[in-house]
Amino acid sequence: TTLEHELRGAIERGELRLAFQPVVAVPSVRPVGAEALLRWHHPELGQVRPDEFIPLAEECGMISKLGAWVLDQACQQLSRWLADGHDVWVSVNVSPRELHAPEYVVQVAEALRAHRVPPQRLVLEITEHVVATDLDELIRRLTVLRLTGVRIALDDFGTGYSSLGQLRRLPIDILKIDHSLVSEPDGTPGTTDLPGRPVAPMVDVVVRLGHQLGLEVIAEGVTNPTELASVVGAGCRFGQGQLFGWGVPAEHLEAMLDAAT
Ligand code: G
Ligand code: G
Ligand code: G
Ligand code: MN
Ligand code: NA
Repeated sequence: TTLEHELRGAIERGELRLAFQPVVAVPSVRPVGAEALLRWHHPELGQVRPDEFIPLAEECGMISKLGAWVLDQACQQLSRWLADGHDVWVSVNVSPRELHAPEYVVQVAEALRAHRVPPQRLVLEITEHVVATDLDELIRRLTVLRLTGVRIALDDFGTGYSSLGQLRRLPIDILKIDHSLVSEPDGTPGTTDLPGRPVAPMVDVVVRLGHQLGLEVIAEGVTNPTELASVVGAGCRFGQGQLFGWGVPAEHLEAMLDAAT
């Protein structure tokens, strides 16, 4: 396709950027981390959404190249923030195809080495959806990645693919509660949200589960003070979402870090 053709040249033409979405400690709302989110600005097509071009990159065998670029850029930015004295971590999203590529662990180690990043400052986000695949193989992959010293986050948790038995076996460090368990339905007519039950009990139980498994827990999709109160009430220590900010250019996140110190 033509989009595929355009994507092949996007790195060389400098059309890719990373946006950084703050992860904050709650209730202090102090920024402590950032999730790197890939952005593609095409000169004619404008912004192309990652949910469009990431699956395309996976299909056409480009994900490894894109992922290596993301790792390198994220580590470069992270090393600058650390050099400036900020106590911060950066996470990157890892697609299932990347995770299963033999060269991935080498790319991670290389990005850490090239930018002299302490490995525990880098977090790899694995979507809960990969748990549906071969569990033993996934455990082996994550175990090897963790030997580099990076931390692993299970992303989108609660969207339905992993059982509690599987969760217990996964070598991970962080649980990211999916926004669908954190954001209250906005009640706008025409949205697809079912009226349903309040989100607070869901947040409570997932936070307790995570902590009892020895994991850090991050609540995603915090959009208003009521949801923040539920998250804090559940004992959750970290939040992310619209209330604290969308993904922003590195300089903007840096300003937030500066303001907090
Ligand atoms: O902000 P948002 O539209 O960026 O993200 C849409 C989806 O794209 C999310 O599921 C997110 O995890 C994914 N995504 C964003 N950046 C990357 C990336 O660098 N690599 C991969 N594999 N997925 C990403
Ligand atoms: O799948 P993953 O969790 O990596 O995707 C992150 C996606 O969630 C990005 O598209 C990001 O822009 C989006 N996002 C960030 N904060 C919020 C929020 O408060 N509400 C919703 N609905 N989406 C959010
Ligand atoms: O910040 P800006 O004025 O560009 O945001 C316009 C609207 O677009 C916001 O109210 C928000 O709903 C949405 N938005 C902004 N950034 C993101 C993003 O990174 N991911 C998603 N999913 N939506 C965003
Ligand atoms: Mn993520
Ligand atoms: Na998520």
